[in-house]
Amino acid sequence: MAANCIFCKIIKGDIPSMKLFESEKTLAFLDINPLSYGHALIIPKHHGAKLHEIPPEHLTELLPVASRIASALGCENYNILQNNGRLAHQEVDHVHFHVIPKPNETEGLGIGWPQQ
Ligand code: DGP
Repeated sequence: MAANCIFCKIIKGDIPSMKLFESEKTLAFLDINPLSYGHALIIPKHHGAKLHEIPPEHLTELLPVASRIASALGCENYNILQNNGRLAHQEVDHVHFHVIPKPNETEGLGIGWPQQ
């Protein structure tokens, strides 16, 4: 845990979040500034700013959870995004994967969120 890290505070429960999944090593929650309905973040509970700084055993659940969330959204079009460093547009220095749905007017979001 890092004292000044927003995502570590979310893990501890000091900052509220809309949780989608939680296990011993992994947390998923809705992005506070979504690019589309259902935009989710998946993070390792182990703190590290960049992907290569995280021990591999703390990375194993991240893509399976991203896959499960994408499936639960019921959306056929989505991006998985993971930024490292300011030049790569990373704002929060705690590793995270984005799941960003790209719904169109004929696709449903299986979780019942409104259409865009
Ligand atoms: P990135 O640019 O890849 O570092 O994206 C960081 C994302 O984190 C951005 O989409 C907004 C989100 N975010 C920042 N602060 C909070 C917060 O306090 N709660 C939640 N749920 N998301 C946050």
